Parts: sequence; structure tokens; C-alpha cells
Amino acid sequence: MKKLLAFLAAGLAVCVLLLYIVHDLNKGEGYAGGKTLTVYNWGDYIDTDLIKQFENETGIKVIYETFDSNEAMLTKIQQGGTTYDVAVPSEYMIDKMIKGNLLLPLDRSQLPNLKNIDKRFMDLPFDPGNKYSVPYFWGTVGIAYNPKLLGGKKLRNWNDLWDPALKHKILLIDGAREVMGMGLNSLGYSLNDTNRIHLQEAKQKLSSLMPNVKAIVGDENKLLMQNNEAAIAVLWSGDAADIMAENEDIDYVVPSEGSNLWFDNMVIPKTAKHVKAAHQFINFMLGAKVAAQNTEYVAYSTPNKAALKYMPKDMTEDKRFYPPPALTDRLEVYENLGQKNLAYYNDLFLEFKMHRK
Ligand code: N2P
Repeated sequence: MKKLLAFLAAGLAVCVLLLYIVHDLNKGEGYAGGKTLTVYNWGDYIDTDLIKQFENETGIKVIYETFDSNEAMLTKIQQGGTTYDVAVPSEYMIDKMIKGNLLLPLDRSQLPNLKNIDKRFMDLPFDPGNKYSVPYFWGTVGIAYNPKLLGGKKLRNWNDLWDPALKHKILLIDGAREVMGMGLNSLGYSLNDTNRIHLQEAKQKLSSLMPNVKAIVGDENKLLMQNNEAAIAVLWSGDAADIMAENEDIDYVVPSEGSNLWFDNMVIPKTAKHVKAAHQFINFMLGAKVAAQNTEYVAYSTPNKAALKYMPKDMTEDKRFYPPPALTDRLEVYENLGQKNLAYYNDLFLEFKMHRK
């Protein structure tokens, strides 16, 4: 009997210990009892050495996850399975998340490095006063192409892509706003157009581009272009910069009909469990030297003015990736078009991908 009791007591002790560990892990504390921070960012969008540096400097363990579209990020945050402490949405999604009460206001007193950001990237319409978000990277959408694989052909406009000579040559970003925006701009419409007839026209026009489309891809576009396996890619500017650093033959152009100017900012979702650590991480990423190293690594354009002096001039003086206001002024920023319109964009994009007429 005594043996049985001892056995039951030992079993109970093991159960209590396991419950304690599970509870501890759910709180985001690791086995060692140290703090953790869960960061949710776009793929290929950070120098991972900097994550290690942050961990060494603060003792906070970073759990790092990636997404490949704003829509996928939003769904995951809303599902709530994982609680993210820092995320990096784009402007129209930030507007949507603010309106949906999904973000926590930032505590400026914990972000002294915010002074490093160029005023040009602060106080933008999607987050007046930067109450909820701080700039991470910015850029354009355009065309990267390899004239050597196109018999010397130069591309300047969206409409150039419909040339029958470009059969099976084009890679497209797997993004509804980007591809629909290109269709709309190619017709002379705004990339924020919500007129159903215009949107249908854009989808029809995109369907007629299909013979020239080689693939609709995510970050794989970079290797395909670098290795001369594809001649043209519609992509975000930073990916073009990255590709061009590896393959000198490639050029990048922002099409003359107009295109998208975008901003990706760091935010703290309302469900965050480690708000202080989230501020520490954001402030760390805003540091001038850290931002310079991160920018050299990911090749996107930094809004961090103080970082520029630590970066090579051939990078910061390249007007294709640091376009002056004269160019950016004629580009459009995606607006939050509301649930119904965004769903309509997504549906048309899906139909396009499925080759439906
Ligand atoms: C990086 C993705 C950049 C996202 N791979 C542009 N919003």
C-alpha cells in the first residue's frame, strides 16, 4: 500500500512539474527561465546576425517567424495561435489594423533611436503622428530585367510587358495588390481604384499577359534572376537591388505609367506578451549602425537617415533605390480600401492565377 501511495505521489509530482513547464512556455519563458520575444517579419528581411547581437546584448531569446504577404500576416495574427510581439506590415495593412483595434500604441520614451529616422518617412497618412508604427524599410514596385537575355531590349513601361516577343519570360510577385495594381496602372487607372468595371478590365488585361508569365513566385524570384533562368521580374525594389548586386547585367525601372510606393513599419500587436522587450527590439533595429548593417544585408532602402553615413555611397546614391521626391511624388501608396474591396482584389487575383477568363 505504501509503495502504491509513493508511486502515486511521484506521478502527481511529475504531472505538476509538467504543467508548470507548459505554463512557463506559454508565457513565452524558455526552459532556462529567460525572456523571449516573438518577431513576425517578411521573408529575407533581416540580417540574422543582428538577431544574435540583440540576444547577446539583452539576454532575450528571439523566436523569429516569416510571412510572404500582408494578408497572410493578418490572418495569422487574428487567429491568435501564436502571439507575436513585433510585426512588420505595410502601410495599408497598418491602417486596417489600427482601425480593427489590433495594435498597441507605442511608448516613445522607450524608442530614443526614433530620432534617426528621416522626417520624410514619419507622420504619413496611414499612421498620423506614428502612434502605432515606426519605419523599417521602404521602396517601389518595378521591373527588373536582363537586356542581355532580351536581345538588348530596354523596358520602360508596364505595357512593354505585353510584347508577344516576351513569351514565358516574366516572373510576377505573388501579391494581389501588386499584380492588380500593375494591371490598373497599365490601363491608366489608379492602383487604388475600386470601380468594379475598371477592376474587371484590369483582370482581363492581366489574363492576356499570361502567355508571357513564366511563374508567379515569392522570394525565389531572386535566384531565378541571378542565375539567368528568368529575364524579367515584376518585384519590390529591394529584391531588384539584391539581384543586381549578384548579376551586373540586370537593370531596374519604375514604369512610366506609375507604380506603387510602399512603406513597411514595425508595430506591436495588441496581443503581444512582451511589450517592453518589443520596444527594446524596435529601438535596437532603429540604431544607426544596426540599420546600416541590416540595409547592406537585405538591400532594401532604409528610412534611417543616421544609417546612411555607415553605408557604401554606391548604395545610397543609386537613384533607382533612393529615388528623389520628384519621382516618388508621382507614385501611389496603397490605401486601405476596406474589407469588401480588398476581398474583391484578392478574388480577381486568384481568378487570374487560376487562368480563368
Ligand atoms: C522582402 C519583402 C519586402 C516586402 N522579401 C515589401 N513590402
